[in-house]
Amino acid sequence: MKQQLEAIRAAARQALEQAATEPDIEALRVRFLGKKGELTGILKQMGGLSAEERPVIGQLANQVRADIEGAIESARAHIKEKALAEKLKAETLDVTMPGKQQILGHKHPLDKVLDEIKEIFLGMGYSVAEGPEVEYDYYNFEALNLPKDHPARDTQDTFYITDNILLRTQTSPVQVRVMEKQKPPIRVIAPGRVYRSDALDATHSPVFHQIEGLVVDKDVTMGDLKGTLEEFAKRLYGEEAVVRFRPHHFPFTEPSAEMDVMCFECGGKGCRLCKGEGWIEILGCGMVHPKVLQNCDIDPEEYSGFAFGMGLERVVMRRYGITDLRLFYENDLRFLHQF
Ligand code: 2NL
Repeated sequence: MKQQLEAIRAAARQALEQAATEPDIEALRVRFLGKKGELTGILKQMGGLSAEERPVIGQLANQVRADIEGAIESARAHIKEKALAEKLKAETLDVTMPGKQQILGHKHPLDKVLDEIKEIFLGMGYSVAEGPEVEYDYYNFEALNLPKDHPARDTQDTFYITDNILLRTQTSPVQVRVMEKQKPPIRVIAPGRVYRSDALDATHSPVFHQIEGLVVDKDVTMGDLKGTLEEFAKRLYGEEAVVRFRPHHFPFTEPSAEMDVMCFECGGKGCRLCKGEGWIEILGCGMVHPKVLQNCDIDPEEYSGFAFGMGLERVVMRRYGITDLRLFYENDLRFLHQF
């Protein structure tokens, strides 16, 4: 029995020295010290021993148990130490390594100029309004005094979803919605994405961006319109900017005009940028048509207003001398990095 105990001690020590994982150790603990383990098996036979042998074997058995328990403890400690050493090795941080360069994005040129334009009008007390890109025919055309036979309403020019739902062709419907909800005084700009059924080329895109503006109050005049838009041009293009207004026609304004800015490339002499004109058109504008006010339940006898609209792409192209509008949508970093 003594030999058996010694054999168990030796076997346990050897097995524990080779145990590499926690489950291995646990399995060995069960095998040697468990209720049905080898040591317990021996102890159960102790009843057959003589009175002299029993204390001797009992003492040895206790020693063997203590020994195995000690070996288990140190095997566990060893595994933990090894795991920690491996973890530390894997997580070594070389503080002298050069850092990874983070590539920072920046604003798209369209957003950059849009933000400048918003800032100019916010500074004049306007707020920014938004509305749906999928619109009712009513808000996009009907409320704006565009007659049923107007060419802009043609299916050739506008994307229709159903007979009376379409992709907005301008952001004016946003302002119609503002006038329906909010009574004067009104001062808003409505920037946003608009859609026209055009083929993509250097100067046309089926998806582009527009910024419209609207002021409605008592005693608003064409003088307010001219003063506001001239100030806007000077803030956007510089104090030296010179503007002129030419008569025009829009169904939703009366009278209507287009505003040009004197060519900043040639100073009005005529060059390639202004195509020999000396002037560059930047926006359309006019006094809000009385029918449009009426459609929104605003009394044209009591109130008047002005409105304007411009294409964001065109403003940005002029600003930076970009000649192909497709560059805005292609996400070519060689182009975008320049702004
Ligand atoms: C252009 C011309 C314009 C408007 C837009 C407008 C909006 C309402 C009432 C009256 Cl709610 N007018 N908008 C007025 C004049 C011109 O845009 O050439 N846009 C690119």
